[in-house]
Amino acid sequence: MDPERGEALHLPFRLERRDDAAMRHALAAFSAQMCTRRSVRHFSREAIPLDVVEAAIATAATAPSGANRQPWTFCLVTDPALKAKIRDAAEAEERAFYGGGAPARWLRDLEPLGTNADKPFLTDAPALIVLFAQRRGALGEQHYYVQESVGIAAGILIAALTVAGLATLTHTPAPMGFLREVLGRPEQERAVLLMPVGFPAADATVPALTRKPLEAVLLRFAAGDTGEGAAAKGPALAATPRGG
Ligand code: IYR
Repeated sequence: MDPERGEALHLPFRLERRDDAAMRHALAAFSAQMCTRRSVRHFSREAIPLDVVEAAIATAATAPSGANRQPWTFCLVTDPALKAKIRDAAEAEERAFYGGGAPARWLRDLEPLGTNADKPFLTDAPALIVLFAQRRGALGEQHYYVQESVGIAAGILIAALTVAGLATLTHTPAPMGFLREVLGRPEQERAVLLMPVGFPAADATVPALTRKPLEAVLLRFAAGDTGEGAAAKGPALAATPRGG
């Protein structure tokens, strides 16, 4: 036993070695699918294969987490009565938010998205995934980097659903405390995301948004680089994204 590696059993780890072309090919296919991803707010009521959703959740649960505590709970809700209850409670919170609870600037910033307090997607979508973060374990175990861990798991879940051909939305009715109550989750769990999952409605639309170009989000720090790297430009300047 290598004392530097603690007491845990360690196993050999090998990655299949791909040549550069195989790497590019695999990533290009994934990237092309991810580029098609949009936050969808208009869902078809058509059924979806739930085994696919469960496989996406299993994929999300491969995420790295602080001290491998895996501090997440995924609630998969397909019961129409429960979806209706969640929609009612979410819309009550959202009416307060849009009706003056939110700062004016926030509401102005949301205008391009065209969102409002009506959330029909919560009953139209055949499934809802409610993602909870566990502040502590069921027996009070310490959890670490909970927000980060759960955020990474959510990202993998979105990617998995996208690759499978399903649409979703990272909905965050504020506040989300009602979800713990409705789903009977324990006090140490906090709802992080409410995600409808399904096919987009035939007449679904999405706001005309653009993604920042790579050059606005990537700063290169190659050896000997005196060009675009932030060290050359000064951190504040270089970190300022332009365009959009
Ligand atoms: N939770 C509200 C408001 C909302 C907030 C942000 I930040 C968004 O990016 C989108 C919506 C809602 O879901 O309508």
